[in-house]
Amino acid sequence: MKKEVLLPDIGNFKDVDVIEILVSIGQQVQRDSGLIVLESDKATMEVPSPDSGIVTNIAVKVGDKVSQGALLLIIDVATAENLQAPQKIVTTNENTAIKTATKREQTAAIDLLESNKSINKIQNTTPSIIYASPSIRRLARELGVDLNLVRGSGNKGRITHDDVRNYVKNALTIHTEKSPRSDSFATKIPELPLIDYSAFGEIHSRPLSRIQRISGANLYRNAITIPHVTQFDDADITDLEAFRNNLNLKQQNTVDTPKLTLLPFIMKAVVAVLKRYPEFNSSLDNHGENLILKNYFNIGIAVDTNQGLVVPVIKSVDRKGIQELASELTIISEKARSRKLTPDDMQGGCFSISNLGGVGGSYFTPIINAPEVAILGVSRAVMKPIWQDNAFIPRLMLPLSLSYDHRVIDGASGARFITYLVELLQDIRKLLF
Ligand code: CAO
Repeated sequence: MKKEVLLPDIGNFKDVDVIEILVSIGQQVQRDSGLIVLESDKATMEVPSPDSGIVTNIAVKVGDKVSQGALLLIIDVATAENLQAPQKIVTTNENTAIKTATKREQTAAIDLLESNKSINKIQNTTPSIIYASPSIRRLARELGVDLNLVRGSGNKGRITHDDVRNYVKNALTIHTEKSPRSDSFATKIPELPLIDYSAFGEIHSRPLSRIQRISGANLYRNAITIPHVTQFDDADITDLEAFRNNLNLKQQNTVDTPKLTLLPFIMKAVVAVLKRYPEFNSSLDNHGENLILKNYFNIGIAVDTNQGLVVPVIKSVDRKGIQELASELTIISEKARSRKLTPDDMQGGCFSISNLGGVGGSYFTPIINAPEVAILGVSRAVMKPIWQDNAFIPRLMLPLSLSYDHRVIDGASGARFITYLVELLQDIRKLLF
């Protein structure tokens, strides 16, 4: 008897992503075994099979969005004898998972997948059903672990987080031992010890948002693969602020002419500096042997959203005026916060700016947004006593933090870049030259 499997009530979620199909057509499934995995911004959910039977049709694919009542698949509800030999529950997306794992984990995971494939071929084993919760499946996916090969130490062979972690730990040990450079620091990233935080007090766990997970993997990659140097300086923006406030007083705030913040002025000044020092407007090629220099000036702007950090790109900043940039900034940050950015909004960046001035704090060390080679951190401007003409005078000083890729840019160039930027911000009229 054919039976449609519809998405049951999953709470207040709508249009939830299908991130994994755990079964294939013709596969036998048992009641309560996982069929598909859904992921909202807040959680990963596994939809269990309402009956035992054979999958005859799969109505969704990875990437689809589904809501309550959506047809997921059709099962031919089978008799008990048909289900004597449980089939393997296929863990899909191994390669996607590898992409999000760390470099060291990736290499180990790729080795593991290769060896797993040959083990399965040689031994022709019949894998058994996997008992693992959605969070464990997600962890396994992120680390590229095939759960068929993990021995569950929990109740009735259920796989625990520790089982997955121990499996990866063993794989890494084997991988490190195999590596000819196993004695070098480059291959050793010390692991964090596994800590039971609940032993010290009450805790609760909250999953990272999708944006945090994606940007986290990129930030980690950029932090460990790029030799960063961060150069600090202060720009005297007293006159620039007077000019900006004056402009704001004279204009009506509309969508086309929003209030001017400091950022568009900084963007224009940065472009002028990039033109003078073109190696900052470049990317290393994939072999790390050539610099690709760009004749366009697209600036990524870090935007803080309640889902995490995103960096939309404002294109052709060199060809736009302050007002136009202010308007684009307003639009793009609004799009970022309402999660409407398109892939086009996010690509083609040459150099990024992260302005935390609206929030507070002084200098910080921004992480380069690869394949770009530099990023400017801007902090909150503060009044400081500055020694000038034999006296201390109050000036509004803007803290700047320039991180650059030391493979491409040397220390002297870093200092020249920030010095010229300070000079331009101090006297914005110099942008005319
Ligand atoms: N010093 C002093 N004041 C500053 C300033 C600075 N460096 N930068 C902004 N301000 C002021 C603005 O002028 C504005 O003041 P008024 O309302 O009095 O005019 C106020 O702070 C708010 O500005 P804003 O932050 O809304 O606007 P912005 O154009 O400066 O920045 C945006 C826009 C989208 C970049 C910003 O809202 C944002 O999201 N910043 C966070 C970026 C971030 O998270 N970086 C960290 C990345 S690493 O995790």
